[in-house]
Amino acid sequence: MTDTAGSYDAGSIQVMEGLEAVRKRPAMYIGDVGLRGLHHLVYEVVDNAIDEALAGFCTEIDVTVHTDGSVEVADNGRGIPVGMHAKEQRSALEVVMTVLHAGGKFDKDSYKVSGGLHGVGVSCVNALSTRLVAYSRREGYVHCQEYAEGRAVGPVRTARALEADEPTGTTVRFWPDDSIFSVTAFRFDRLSTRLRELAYLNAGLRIRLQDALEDEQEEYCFEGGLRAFVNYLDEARDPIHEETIYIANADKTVELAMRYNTGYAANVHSFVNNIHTHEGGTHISGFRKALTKTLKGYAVRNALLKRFKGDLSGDDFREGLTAVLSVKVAEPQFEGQTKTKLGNAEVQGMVERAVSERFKEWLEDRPKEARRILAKVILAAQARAAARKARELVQRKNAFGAGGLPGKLADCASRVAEECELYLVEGDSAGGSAKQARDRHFQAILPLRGKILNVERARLDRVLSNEEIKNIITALGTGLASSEEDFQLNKLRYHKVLLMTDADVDGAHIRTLLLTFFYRHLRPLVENGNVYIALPPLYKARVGKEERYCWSDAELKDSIEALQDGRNAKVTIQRYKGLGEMNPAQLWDTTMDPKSRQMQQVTIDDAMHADHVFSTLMGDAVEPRRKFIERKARYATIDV
Ligand code: 0RA
Repeated sequence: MTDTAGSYDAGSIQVMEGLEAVRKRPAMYIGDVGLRGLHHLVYEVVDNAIDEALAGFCTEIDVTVHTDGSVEVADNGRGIPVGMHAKEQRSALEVVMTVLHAGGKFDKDSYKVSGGLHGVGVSCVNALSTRLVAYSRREGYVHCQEYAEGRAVGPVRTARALEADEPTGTTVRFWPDDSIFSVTAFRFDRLSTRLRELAYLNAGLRIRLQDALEDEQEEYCFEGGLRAFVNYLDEARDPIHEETIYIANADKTVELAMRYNTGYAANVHSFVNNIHTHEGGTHISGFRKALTKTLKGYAVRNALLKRFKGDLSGDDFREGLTAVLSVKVAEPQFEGQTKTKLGNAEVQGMVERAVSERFKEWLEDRPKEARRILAKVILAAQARAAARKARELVQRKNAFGAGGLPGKLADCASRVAEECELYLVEGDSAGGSAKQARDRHFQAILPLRGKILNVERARLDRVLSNEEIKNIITALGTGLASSEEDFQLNKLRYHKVLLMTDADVDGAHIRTLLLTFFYRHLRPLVENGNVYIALPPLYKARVGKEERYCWSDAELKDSIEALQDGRNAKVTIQRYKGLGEMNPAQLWDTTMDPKSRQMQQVTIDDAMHADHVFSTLMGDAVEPRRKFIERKARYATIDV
């Protein structure tokens, strides 16, 4: 960087301080340096392009994962300005790319509301990349500049003139720094989930994803926007009214799509500036108020509650409701444990007004649909009364303390919840091995027999009368989060809950069932990071007495090479399909010993994804299931 020091002195000292800080404490800026943080880099760059789209200048975004591990994001917006930045005395392009938080600062007229979860700007991506190249196509030329670890390695150059019909835009290609990230391989599934979501949230925007490494490509563009999003989420559920409701205020800063289905779960998702607000917040409060108030008002005006005795709670209005609420807020305040809860007080009223007014009209115009929705709400209220009775039974059991714990639970000795772990194990036989293998001081085992209840199709009262589920809840000690008043996180008896299932199709199914159950009924545990997936190895490779466990095909390949070590020794490979194929000592070494085991912390996105997979696989509708299996068939590895 010394060769450019002359022309980059004054500003670059400041810049270096900012970028050095990012490299020193990357987690502070992008959350973490694992898989999540790595993918965050892509979203940060894409967010800038989305801002261009929101400002009305960009219609297409192309994301490419190259074979060399770099990622390229190209848009057809206006291109980043390249003229001299008066204050910084450098090209605007360089300022955007190298100054922390410089993003769209000198573009005050634009309607900038987007920004990554941490709103850090593309300069952070730059700082965390060994190399980055930015191209700006505007004013008749392709301008470009290269950077290393966030610092310009040369001036902005003019690469060539634009072709006659070549569109303007920006392309950013970056190479994530493997000395900072613990993993640098992007996952197609992760990228596609988020990019598809962004395409739903921004109606009409075309987003393409190409992965040269995994040889995959997809394209998303939804003219129907949020409405299409709700229909996608509910593709395997049966609606109780034909039309998905769509509501927006005049400037589209509040948008809502929703539909009731015959199921029992509430699937309400909310976004602020395209960021998924898992913990809800003021916008969700406004929506709930509007929903309850408007439906109650309609029921009273039309005398629909005359024969109903009990009382209606907020939950009753959301049973079987799938909704996506998307708001744009100029200066969002994010709160909560995962900073995904909107705090801005003014947003509640804004959403409440927008939704109440238009939902009221929708109901008045459609008496048939309105009556169907209210009949469902009343049914939900009646079922809730039955659920309370079932719940009280479970609670009473809890009150007996250790005496009330399930018979099948092999509890641990420690009562210090922070160090305690609960393994939920598929099948009695694997449960038996796990009981022998465990460190009984801090590890408890609860074997689960067969498939747990399909919570998609069951109301809370039935969920609570299921034996396996009762055992899980009783062992955990917290109560259910999905019922109104009795969940207590501080009663959690084990701070790690590990789902341990076979590495086969049935195991994946049971894991999906369990994840869905946690997502629906014990979500705070997922949000709090208490839930993990235990990862048993897929293979054991052995030469003579030397053996290695492998968790992927790539690892197996490496192990075979290492074991052979140039010799032509015969390698025996064992493919593990079930936990039962391991003896207790092996199970301990590979899957339960904190020093050597592998496990994956479940994120709320994983759980949400499982929930969609689950409803698609388990719902009544055949067609979405067929489509889903077709879509996913190419990901399935051959089971040898
Ligand atoms: C600053 C000002 C303008 C556009 C942009 C930045 C911009 C940034 C990115 C990042 C990725 N794609 C982007 N596209 C645009 C306004 C330009 C003008 O006024 O012409």
